[in-house]
Amino acid sequence: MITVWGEGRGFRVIWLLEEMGLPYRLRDVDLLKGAESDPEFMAINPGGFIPALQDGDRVMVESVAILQYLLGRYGPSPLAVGPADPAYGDWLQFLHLGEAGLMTPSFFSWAGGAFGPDGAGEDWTGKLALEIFRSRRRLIARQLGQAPYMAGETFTAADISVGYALLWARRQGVTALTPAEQAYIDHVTAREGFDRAIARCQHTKSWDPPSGG
Ligand SMILES: N[C@@H](CCC(=O)N[C@@H](CS)C(=O)NCC(=O)O)C(=O)O
Repeated sequence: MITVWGEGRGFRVIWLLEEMGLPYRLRDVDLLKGAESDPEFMAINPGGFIPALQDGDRVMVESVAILQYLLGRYGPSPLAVGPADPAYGDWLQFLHLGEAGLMTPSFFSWAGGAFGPDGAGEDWTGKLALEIFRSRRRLIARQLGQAPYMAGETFTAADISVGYALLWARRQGVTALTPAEQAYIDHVTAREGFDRAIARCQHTKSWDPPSGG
């Protein structure tokens, strides 16, 4: 049985598992209490961050690596694009850009204001993180100008990676998203797999409706 430890970016993993129809268990991890107060979790991930995946004896962290692992281990799946497909490069690029280019800088641009001392949200590092988030989104804008999805004409795991990052940024009010990004979020979240994932994820469920309405 697959166990997903923690929601947060673990929502990406749950979304993929629901899309693939794989059975799993979601084990809550309360980061607000402090991961150190959860020895069972610290034994799984001594780094104390979520999500983590447990699949038999295998334990993994990094949400996007987990998506790739599940697709490789339990595929074939239409959510993955193979090396022989012309869209392979776009697929891999956006799969990783969703975390490295979008989620990471947007989190750090927001975290200073949310958790830091007065003025931390406006410091040099926070502004740089926001600028990086802005610049990477130009690649999303270009892609959406030519195709409905990150890898072209069909929904894939790259849309789970990017879609989650944009949904999170919208939820936290990191910055104003463009109409094309808003429409993209609405499009990729209008899926039964997304609805099933939301129904399992109590923290993500408490966010604004995906439509932003
Ligand atoms: N790149 C990692 C980021 C993991 C991460 O930063 N997770 C957050 C919650 S979504 C967390 O656990 N933060 C607390 C910490 O890093 O100590 C991934 O995609 O899984």
